[in-house]
Amino acid sequence: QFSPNYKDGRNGMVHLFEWKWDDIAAECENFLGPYGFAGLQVSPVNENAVIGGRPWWERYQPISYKLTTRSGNEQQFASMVKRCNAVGVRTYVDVVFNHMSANGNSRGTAGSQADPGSKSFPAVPFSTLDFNPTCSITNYNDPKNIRNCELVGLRDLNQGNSWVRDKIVDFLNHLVDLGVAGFRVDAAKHMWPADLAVIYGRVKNLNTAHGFNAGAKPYIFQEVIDLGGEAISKSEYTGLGAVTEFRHSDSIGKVFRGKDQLRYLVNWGTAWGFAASDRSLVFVDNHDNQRGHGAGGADVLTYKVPKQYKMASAFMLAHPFGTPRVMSSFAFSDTDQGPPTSDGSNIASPRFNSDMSCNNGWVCEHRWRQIYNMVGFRNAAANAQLQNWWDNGKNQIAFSRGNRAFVAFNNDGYDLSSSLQTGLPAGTYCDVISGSKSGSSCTGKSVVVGSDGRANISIRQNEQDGVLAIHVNAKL
Ligand code: QV4
Ligand code: CA
Repeated sequence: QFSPNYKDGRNGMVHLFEWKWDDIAAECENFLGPYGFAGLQVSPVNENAVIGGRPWWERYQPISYKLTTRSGNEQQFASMVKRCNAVGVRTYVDVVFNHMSANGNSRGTAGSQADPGSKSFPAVPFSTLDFNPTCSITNYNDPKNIRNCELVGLRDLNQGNSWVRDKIVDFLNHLVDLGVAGFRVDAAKHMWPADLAVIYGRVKNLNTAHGFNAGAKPYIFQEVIDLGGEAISKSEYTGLGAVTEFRHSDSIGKVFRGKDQLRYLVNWGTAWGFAASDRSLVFVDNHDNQRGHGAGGADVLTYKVPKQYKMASAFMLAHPFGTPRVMSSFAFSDTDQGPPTSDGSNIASPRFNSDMSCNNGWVCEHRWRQIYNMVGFRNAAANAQLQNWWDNGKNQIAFSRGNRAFVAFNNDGYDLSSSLQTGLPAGTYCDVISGSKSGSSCTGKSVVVGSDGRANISIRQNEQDGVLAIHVNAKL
């Protein structure tokens, strides 16, 4: 449960927030597969409450474990997973089993009816016996309150109950049968680690018919927001799987917003209070904190501040620490606003511009050249160590990944222009930030590395991007 089960030679996952299954299947074949992405996180797959105005967060209010949502039905989901696996892209499902829907939210996306007021969810079925007694989460210094009471009124399941465990395990095993590679466990902080250990322990090994190794376990990354100062810490969960490392999101935001100097990134990793590398699912922003939900909001970078966002994303993807996840958003102004629709209720498909970027309401950060080319950088760097660290004592830094890849950043208010050790073999390389390698030329800047590994690196303060990145797969 600690390995993402990526195919060899691939790295980097993307959260295709609120995308439809048919659109994701096509995206795997047309884009994610060809550009080297290793995996994707989907929005919750199981039946959720239909809520007026169709906010994005209705998907976090389960009605049953039937696989019908606004993203599609079970057959469409199964076909998507299969098509994505066929092109080397693994699927991770956002599973919500801390709770069911809140009072008043009774009709499901698969047509099921529930009565959350009396804790009755017949389509599972769950009844009042399967839930914790009603109380509200009010005290983050009290583990019992956090785990046995309701998060914003969401009916709180008792994972200590054997029927509840059975239903959750059946749900997870059904997804494993369909070929998924792992799970994001929603609201893990609100469940007892001992209960989770039992549930995870009963989940099947991955389905070898989908190309997984015999004995491979699902990758589990648990949503535990631990920015310090609360009773529950992520270390209670890192023995069970990875955790979503919110300190990474918070710290990288502060650094690239200029609240911390780039030179301090020299010891990026556990020295910053992060969980161990193989237990850290890392990200610049997630679907909550990009819109002020959850915790750690103020300094989070999003698509709305593109220059800093691309720099932070490039750093995350260039650095060997953690398992990085790229956020792929829809454009929003209101924090409750759901995905773009064709008619107020059916989710609209993304459309694509000639430069591969999205329109029709979708932001698709994963289709920004500066981001997908850094996934290519991460694949080229493979397991090479971080070497050749350089900084100017302030906000200009550079490092290599062994002799495979090299990256430089300029977040100072003046130009970077220096002869730096790249670690790379002599030759001419295309900068994959300002452009790409196209046949025998570069569409952006090129960098000439001498026989001593050094190159003149220039990033002007007024350039569109404050990053330059080269690697062995972008050599002329
Ligand atoms: C309202 C009132 C409550 C009242 C309740 C019932 O505010 O006081 O008790 O009605 O009458 C939505 C609304 C919220 C509403 C609730 C119930 O925003 O106002 O309560 O529904 O109808 C997402 C959203 C929430 C949303 C929830 C359910 O962020 O706003 O609540 O979905 O639809 C903590 C946790 C962490 C959590 C984070 C947001 O430790 O686990 O808060 N993050 C995850 C997901 C997140 C999701 C949930 C958990 C819940 O990433 O997206 O919340 O599944 O930090
Ligand atoms: Ca709980």
